[in-house]
This record gives sequence, C-alpha cells and structure tokens, in this order.
Amino acid sequence: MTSKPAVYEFNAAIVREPARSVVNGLRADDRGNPTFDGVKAEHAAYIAAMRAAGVEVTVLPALENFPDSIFVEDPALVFPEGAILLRPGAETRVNETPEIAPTLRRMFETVLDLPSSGFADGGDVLTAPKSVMIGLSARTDRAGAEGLISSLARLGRKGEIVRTPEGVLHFKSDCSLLDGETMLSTKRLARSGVFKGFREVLIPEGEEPAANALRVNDVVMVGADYPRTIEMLDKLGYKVVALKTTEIGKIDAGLSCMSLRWHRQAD
Ligand code: CIR
Repeated sequence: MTSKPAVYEFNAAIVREPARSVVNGLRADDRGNPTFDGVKAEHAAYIAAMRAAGVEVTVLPALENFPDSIFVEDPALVFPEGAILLRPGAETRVNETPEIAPTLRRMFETVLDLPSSGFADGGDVLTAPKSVMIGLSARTDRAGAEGLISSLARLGRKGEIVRTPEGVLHFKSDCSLLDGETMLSTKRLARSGVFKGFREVLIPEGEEPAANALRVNDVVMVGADYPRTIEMLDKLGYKVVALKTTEIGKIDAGLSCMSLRWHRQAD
C-alpha cells in the first residue's frame, strides 16, 4: 500500500500561456501595466522551476479574450480525487471556467460543478493537511464557500470557512503552507487566529506579497523581490527557489496563481 502524498507533493500541473492582453489584467491599485515580455519571462521561469521540482507540466494556449487567464488557479480546484469547477468572483473572469473545463474533464475522472449560485476563486482556497480552508473575500462569498464545502465533501474532503483580511485580494495572497505543520503568513492574517494549530512563520514588515510562496516537493518558491523573506526561510532550513514576480505583481498575482497542481495517482 502506498501512503497518502503530503499536501505539497505534486507530480502534475496545468498552466496557461499569458495572452498579450495580460497587460490589462485586473488590479486593485494601478502601479502601471506589466510588460508582456516580462510576464512571459516570469511564466517561463516558473514552468522551468516546476519541472525541475519534478512536476509534469501541461501548458495550455493563451486566451486573448481573458487577460487574467494565465492565473489558472482561480477558475478550478484540483485534488488527487478529482476536480471542482469554480465560479470566479470577477465578472471578466467567470468565463475562464468553461475554457478550462474540457482539459479537466480529459484529465480527471471526477469533475464537479460548484452547486450554489455564489462565487468562489481558487486563490481563496488553501489545501491544508486536515481541512481545505476557504477565505471569504471580495471574490468568494458565503454562498460560494458553502457550495464548495458540499463539493469538497463529495471528494471526501472537509472544508472550513475563514476570513481574508480586508483589502487583500485572496486568502492565499497572505499565506502559504511551508510543510505539513508550518504556515507562512502575513502578520495581519495571522492576527485573526486562523492558524491556531500550525507553527507560524511571519513575513517581515514590508514584504507582504512574499506570503504567496509555493511549496512544491522539496523546494519553496518565493518571489525574488523579497530578500528578507528568502533569508528567513533559508535560515529555517527550507530549500528556497527565488522566482521573479515583479511584472505579475503589478496585476496582484503571485506564485500560487499560475498553476493548478495535484498528485496524480498511478493507474
Ligand atoms: C485578478 O485580479 O483576478 C488577477 N489580476 C490576479 C489573480 C491572482 N490569482 C490568485 O491570487 N490566485
């Protein structure tokens, strides 16, 4: 019998090439458009890092009509047991779901829909060892979160509703799992007490976007613009892979957003 993979063990991922329209991606504050070439380079380095970490990456073609469609994490959730199609909370992103659905139906035996009329973005969903945490935010409402809990139950997973700090795009904009027991979090999120039961590693003041790191197998991918976070994780013994996120950061994205990741079971 094989043991259950840890929540950060992945051997398969889906990504989508950036469209030229990515320069018009959604953002809360305008700090200038990202450049297409810059986004493309950051995306290419991300794919290379995933492959180097032992993940088989499926690359989907760009969708010009959907500027934010490079962020495949938001319209769906994937688990070894199956996939769930979500309903993104931003109007311009709702129809990313039917775009990714055929790929998921090809790759997963079980593909569930969000049953309720509400909204839920994958960026608000953190798969922890004991539960799947769903952060209420401007993109994920209570109806969406409750619908998601019933879909998760059908996959044998327990969902738990939590809160995203005010003004933060997604729950996972402010946190990520470093291993089965340890959460990397901003102070503003940890303050809510949501991570009781985890060992907390807090992001140095001023480097908040670094909280969207990504543990993949043996490595932790971290934004290269955040040297104090990198040094802290390095000292704690994590194997850090620094990746540039300067351009995608201009449209409020980080490292988890650019892939759907799971552990594919052998047939
Ligand atoms: C958006 O506002 O939807 C995109 N510009 C950024 C999405 C980032 N996705 C994520 O954190 N999962």
